Parts: sequence; structure tokens; C-alpha cells
Amino acid sequence: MKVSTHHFLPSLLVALWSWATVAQAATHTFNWTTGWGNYNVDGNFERPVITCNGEFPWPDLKVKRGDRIQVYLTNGFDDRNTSLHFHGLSQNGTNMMDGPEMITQCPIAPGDTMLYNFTIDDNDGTYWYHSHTGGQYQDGMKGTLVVEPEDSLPFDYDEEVVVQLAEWYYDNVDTLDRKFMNVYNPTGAEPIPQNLIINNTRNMTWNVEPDTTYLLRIVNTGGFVSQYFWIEDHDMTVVEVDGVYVEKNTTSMLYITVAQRYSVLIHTKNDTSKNYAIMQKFDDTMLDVIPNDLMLNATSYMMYDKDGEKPEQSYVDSIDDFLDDFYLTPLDKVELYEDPDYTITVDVVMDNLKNGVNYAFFNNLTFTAPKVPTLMTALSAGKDALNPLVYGTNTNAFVLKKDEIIEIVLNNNDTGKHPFHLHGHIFQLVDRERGYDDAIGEGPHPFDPEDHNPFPDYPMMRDTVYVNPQSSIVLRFKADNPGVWFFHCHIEWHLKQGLALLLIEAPEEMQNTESQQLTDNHKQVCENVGLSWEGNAAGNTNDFLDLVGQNVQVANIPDGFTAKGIVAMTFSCLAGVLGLISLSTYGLMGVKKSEEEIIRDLGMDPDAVEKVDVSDINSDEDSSRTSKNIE
Ligand code: CU1
Ligand code: CU1
Ligand code: CU1
Ligand code: CU1
Repeated sequence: MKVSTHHFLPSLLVALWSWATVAQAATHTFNWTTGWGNYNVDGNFERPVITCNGEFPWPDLKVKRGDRIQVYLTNGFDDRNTSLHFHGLSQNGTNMMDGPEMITQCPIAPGDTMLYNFTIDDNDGTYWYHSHTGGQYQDGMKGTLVVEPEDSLPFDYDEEVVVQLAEWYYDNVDTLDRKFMNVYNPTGAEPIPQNLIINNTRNMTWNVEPDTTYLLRIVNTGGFVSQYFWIEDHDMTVVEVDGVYVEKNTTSMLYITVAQRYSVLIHTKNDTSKNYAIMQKFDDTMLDVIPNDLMLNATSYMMYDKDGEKPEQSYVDSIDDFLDDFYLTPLDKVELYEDPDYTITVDVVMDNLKNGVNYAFFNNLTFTAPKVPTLMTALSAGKDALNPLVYGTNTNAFVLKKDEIIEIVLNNNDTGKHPFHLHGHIFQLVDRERGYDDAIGEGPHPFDPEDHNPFPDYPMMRDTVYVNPQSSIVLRFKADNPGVWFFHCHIEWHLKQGLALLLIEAPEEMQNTESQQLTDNHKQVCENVGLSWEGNAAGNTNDFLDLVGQNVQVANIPDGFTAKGIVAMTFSCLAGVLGLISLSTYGLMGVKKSEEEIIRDLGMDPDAVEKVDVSDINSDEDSSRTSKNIE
């Protein structure tokens, strides 16, 4: 275990203050240094992963509501920055501890240390933590966080188990990134994972006792694919979702996007003669290509009889019967918020810019990080902090007034699902429309205020929710947490493509709150990475409305090539016939030269463009693939 007071401090405190009637909050101090090590996570392939003090995986934490967490995070990499985000915590009054780089802090430079220091006053339930820098959590920089309530949980159980789901790649994110954000990948096809893992392994064994109620805290810490999760012949009763306790709801199957959490109760059988399969399955509609050798299912073992036979995988007739979180009701029955004071409507599009690379857009803007972290702009801008302009014209910045009811209407024009996450809040899921299908000519259906599902009286509340293809969601929350909060797709590939916006909530109150002022450590982190901790998005401290020099997105494709972009258009002749595999056969078909000509036409140097290794793109000649692994 890491250098930590985690283990002895609570018992010490209990001994010292056992006479007290008031529960005493503990402080959990961790010293974590990032690094690299080689680990064979899935039992098939050893690869470099990000370690914590030389170990892998990163620790799973358990604390109590009201406790303080202090993480001294030292960047032990020699060639890259880092950061740390505790996903789902509201960080009320401590926005600067939230973690996303260039939003609430500067990136931590190699050799530098940042202290994450906050109390967990407003949250209990199931959470997780992860790097908020360049896909590092996909290389392993993540762990789970359980926050126990001050009193007892609103349900009974005998034993508790944390189940961490994820997908796993054999290549490092660096390698995958170069191929992904690349002119040779004009459709923005996401890299295909090699495996599904569970608790950082495959084919896990879980020994159970008969006639026992288990609380499973299930967290998807992946960076891309949603998973179906079920246990053969065992129902699951959902009791918590993303830190929100809900009225009990029993199901045989869960659908968990990345970053979502579900706590379920499972009561074991009396009969110990048979063992059962624990199943994970890719949502394969999210994969652009399904390689022949990709196992869509992963099987783990629920063992009543340790010495008995391991179960075969458990098939299901249909994956349509998963629990729809839209119909869950929070236990504390918060009523549907009143009509919004402020509605933000955003349309999601994926398209190419002039460099031929595929980006993601909210309202034609792909999030482009500012030169000064947005929180630091908000704290240094004085009265101008209320003007969204100071946060840059390419950050999708919205300024929110204290305690207003905010509504986000999100129209997904893309043909894929996207799990959207809001920092600093849970939101009400007021509406989620069904998916629309391009294949039968339905096309995108934006939210229609005159024609939608009835809004629930007590809407589901959570911090990460998916939108269906070419469809819409409507979210509401109360702006009662001053801070700069990121709202983005939690698919790491899409965040990289810019699918993000910024909510600057009550900046004037932040400026006047003692606990929201930058610490010396925060300033030092900026100085050590060569960034300013004051100024507008362009780093200008004299005139906050002067944005000359700010970061902006790549130029648009020239007029007349607006649909899919020059490269995509040229490639699509082949792609249309052969599917995405054409990209990999392209080079083999002797048309490499015309690719280079296209790149020159775009004003770029072909030699400067990273080539995709054709052998690495997964080929797929088997048209029966979609039915694989499921009967
Ligand atoms: Cu988060
Ligand atoms: Cu997250
Ligand atoms: Cu997405
Ligand atoms: Cu985030």
C-alpha cells in the first residue's frame, strides 16, 4: 500500500474520541507519484501502464462523508504533464481542486507536486478518480472511491464489493492518439479495444456465500465503450446511481456507459451446487469496425462452490431488456425543477476541419483550450468575469447566475451514442428521446418543445448520462455551486476531438470567497509549467476584452467541400464500397500518391503527417461478425 495515514488514523481517532457523540471527520493523506511499469493486465499481453508509486493498479479508496482527502500528486513522468480529477464530487467552495487541466488548474509539470486538498461534505456513494490529462486514465491512472454516508445506508446488505469495469487496449494512448487524430482517419473512427476487463483483470473469480446479500458498487472506468453487465440467473436491485440513492428497481441487465456507477443488491441462492457466469458485453454499436478476433463478451465466475466447475458464458436472447435509467426515481424525490431561467441549446456534430482531421463540435465550435486556466481567468477578470468573451471565443463558455435553474438541451446530430458528464453537479434527466436511425431515413431529430416525452415528476439525477443517436436529451440543474465546471463527452476520444463546453457559475461570488482563492501551490504549478495564473483566455491581463493571440480551432474546409471534408470525400468512394477497411487497403491498392496529393492540396506537408500503419487497422472480412458471442 502507499505511504498513507489512511489505515491507522481512523482507528486512532475512534480511540481518542470514542466518548464523543459527534462523529469525528478523518483526514486521509496520500503521497502519489506517477510513473511507468510493465504489467500484464488481461493475462494475454504485457504493456506499459501508468503506475502509482511504482505499483499497479492504483488504490481503491474508501472514506466517510465529511472526511478530508489530501493527495500530494507528484508528476514522475519525464516527458508529459499530469492532473487528477475526483469524478462526481461537487467540490463546493473548492473548485480549484476539481482537476481538469486548463479549466481549474495548470497542468502539473514533470517533477512538480500539486496538493489536492478538500473535504467531501456534499457527497456519498460510489465515485472514482482519474487523470484529466490526455487520456492518461486509459493507460491506467485511475481508481475507485467509495464515500460512506455519515449515517447508515438506506438499504440492508451483508457484504460490499467494488466492481471496476473498463475496456483495455494493447497500445498506449500516445500511439492510438497519433492514428486517431490523423488525416488518414478522416471519419474519426475510434481505436478498437482488445478486451473488456474487470477489476484490472480478465475472467475474475468471485467466491460467494449462500443466502447472503451483496452490495456491488459497479463503476465503468473505461474511456470509450458502454458495457452490458449481467449475472446468470441472478437479478440485481439498483439502489444507487452516480452517488444518488434511488428507489429500488430490479433488473436482469445493466447498461453502463463510461464514468457511470450503479450500486446493486444481489441476494445469493441457498443452493451451492452450481456456479454462475458474470457477463460483460461491448455495446458493439459504438464500434466502427468489429475485428474478427474481438471477443464481444467477457466472462467472470461467481463461485458458490470454489472447487466446482467454472461456468460457461451465459447467453441472452436480447440485450434490449436492460434497465433504462430514465425511469429511476431518486430516493429523496427532488421535484422537477421549475421552468429554466436560462436554456443552453447545443448541437453535436462530428466533421473535418481543413487539416483533414475529424473533430467534434458543439454549435460549430470544437473546444480549444485557453492559454490561462478558465478558473484563473474568472478570478482575475474583475467585473469582466461576467462577460463570456474573456474566456475565449473557442471554448463554448457560458456564464451562469447564482441559483438560477439552468437547462441544457443537447441535440445529437451524430449517429453515435455519447455519455455526457457535468463536473460539480448532478443534473435532472428531464428528457431523453429514442434513437433515430439513418438507415431507414429518419435523420437527426432535435428536441421539440411542443412534442416530447412527458417530463417526470421526480426525474432521475446523476452526473453522467447518454444521449441516443441523432436524438436529444434535456438536463436541468440549479446553479448553486460557484465554480468553473466542464461539461463534456466522457469518451476520451471525443473529448480530444473537442466535444466540451464551459460553465462559469457565479464568478463574482467566487472572487469574494476566501476558500476559492488560488493557493501558492496552484500558482507555483502554473509557473513551473510556464503558464500565467491570471489574464483572459489569450493571457492578456491589461484588457480582458482583447483576445488577440488566443488559441483558436483549425480553419474550416473551403467552401464547396463542407459536407465531409476533402479527404473524407475522396476516401469515401472506397469507403462506401468496402467500409472503413478501405483505409487500410488504400495503401495496398497503389493509390498512396493521390492521398499525398490531397494532403498537399490542403496546404500540408505529407511527410509531416503521421502515417497509419495499415497492419494495425483491424480488418474485417467476416460479415457475420455482428452476431458473434451472442445467441
Ligand atoms: Cu467529473
Ligand atoms: Cu470523469
Ligand atoms: Cu462522445
Ligand atoms: Cu471531466
